[in-house]
Amino acid sequence: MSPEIKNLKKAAQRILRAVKKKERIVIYGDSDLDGVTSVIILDECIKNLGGKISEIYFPDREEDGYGINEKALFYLKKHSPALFITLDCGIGNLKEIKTAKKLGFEVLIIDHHEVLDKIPEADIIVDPKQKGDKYPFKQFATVGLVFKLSEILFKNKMSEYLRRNFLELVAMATIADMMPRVDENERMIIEGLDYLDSSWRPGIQALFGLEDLKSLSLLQRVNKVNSVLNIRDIEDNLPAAFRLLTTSDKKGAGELAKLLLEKGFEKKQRIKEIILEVEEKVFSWEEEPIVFEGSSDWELVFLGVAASVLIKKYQKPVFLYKKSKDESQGSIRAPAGFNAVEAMKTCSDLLITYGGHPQAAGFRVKNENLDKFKERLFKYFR
Ligand SMILES: [Mn+2]
Repeated sequence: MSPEIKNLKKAAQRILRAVKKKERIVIYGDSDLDGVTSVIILDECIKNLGGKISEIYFPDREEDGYGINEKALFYLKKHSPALFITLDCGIGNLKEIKTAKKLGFEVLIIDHHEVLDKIPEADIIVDPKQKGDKYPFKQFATVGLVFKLSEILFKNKMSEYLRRNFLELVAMATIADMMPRVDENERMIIEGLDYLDSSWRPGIQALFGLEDLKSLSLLQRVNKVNSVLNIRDIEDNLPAAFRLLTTSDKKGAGELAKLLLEKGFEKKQRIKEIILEVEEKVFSWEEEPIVFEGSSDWELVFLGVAASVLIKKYQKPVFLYKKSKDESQGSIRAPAGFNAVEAMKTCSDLLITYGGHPQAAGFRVKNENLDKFKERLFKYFR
């Protein structure tokens, strides 16, 4: 028998039991496209199996930062005891998962980020990068893992209709998360892209029907749509991508797609400004091994994109952070060959949380530790 993704079956069995016994279920998902589509697939699975979700929660990255936060946990406490499922929220929230358990939640983590020195004390963890996972392919986006979970949930008797609905989302989010197009990812992407043109989702119809996209190739259109779906626009605590990809209202979908496209132009402008400010701040592009800059005026949600542009230009790791009153939160992008997560492991005593992928990661740090953190990173990358 070929090896399986560690704990995936266990996770499926636990969810099926919760559905059967009508237990309360809370889904806590990251608000990027990988997180959002993971939530949509799991939600639609559970509904189709006859279960019900008590609440879907997405942290607002600008306000709450990345991952699980305690404020959200206390807000969600009203559902406890419940099965608490986190999707694409990382695997670094040791303290917060402890709090969740104390509040009476049973915690199931499904994630694909790099595993740090310690893993949280969750009841079940699915992450192909964890110790003891013998599944040969490790490069899934979270949405790919959730799709594989859905196949087990339906005991391989998923309707063709659902399968198509899920795979179109898997294809879009695997591309958005920049997971390598190889092996199982490539197979899911090829099949999923094929379904996009005949999608029943009004949101997908509206996005791919936008006038601005008409002259583009399929892959260019997907990339454009993905960037539109990444725009921060929250209503009733739900990110635009979730609202747009789940709505059955055709007219509303068209309007929201247009609004997001416009917001995208403004975002582009703002990112350009931030990049210029970074370039002014850097003391010496030649001598400094990395870029490490921050400001209280920058929007955290734009820093990842700004950093991506800067690494292309300068070919060195870029750490950008938004400074708040006591803490700062940052986004990192690193060129191939560098590893941002390994670098931060050597500074973990200075950080509140950190995590991500070698080429794209994030951190939270007390302002009083910013200088030390920077110093140690300079040493590490020299
Ligand atoms: Mn992801």
